[in-house]
Amino acid sequence: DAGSKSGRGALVVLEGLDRSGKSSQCARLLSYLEGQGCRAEGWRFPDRGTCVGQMISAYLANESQLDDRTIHLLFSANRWEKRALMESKLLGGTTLIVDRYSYSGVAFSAAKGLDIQWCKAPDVGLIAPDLVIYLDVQPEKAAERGGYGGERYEKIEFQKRVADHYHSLRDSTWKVVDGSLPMETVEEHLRELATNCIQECQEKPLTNLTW
Ligand code: NYM
Ligand code: MG
Repeated sequence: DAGSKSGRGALVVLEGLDRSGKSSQCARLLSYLEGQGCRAEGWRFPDRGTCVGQMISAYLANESQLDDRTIHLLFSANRWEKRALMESKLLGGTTLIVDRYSYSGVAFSAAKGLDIQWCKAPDVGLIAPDLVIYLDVQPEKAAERGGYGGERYEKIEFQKRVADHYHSLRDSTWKVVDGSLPMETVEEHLRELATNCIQECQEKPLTNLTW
């Protein structure tokens, strides 16, 4: 069962455009797993609770201006500062459901025109996810969902470029779920994907992100 005591936890990442439904689905998945007796935590990046995270948050709110490469490296640093804790949680048997990770880092920065290889480089050596679930929603549809929150990047033309870059990042750990399906249907897909992943990776060693 998903709540087995032995073995490590799984690193499950949800990715997608702004307003793709990631945060709601992360919360639903987490409470499902907890209800199954699985040890799991919900994480998100950026983690706005750290000093670096506060700089990122101010930038996203347009309260500060930062050079494109500088903010890119801050997003990466925000993941690095959580790496040790992430590793100990996973090795201790806790599954992490993470709302955004390195793929957001690359897709959003590359959408500004930064070189993709340059964008990937600082995240090499972070823990590699066991599963990346991409919630696929057309940028136009996402924009219809109550509009954006007024943060930087929340513009339809920009989100279209982000979607193209996400597309080019897909690899064998990715599962694409149609995020325009009814919420309950999406939730059902996520439960199955996560449960299988948690079972399969219990005895597998953690690996590092190499792209
Ligand atoms: N974002 C997120 C990046 O540009 N780079 C990153 O590395 C990460 C993790 O931050 N528009 C962007 C994507 C979002 C914004 O994320 C804030 P959220 O999930 O809305 O808090
Ligand atoms: Mg947002």
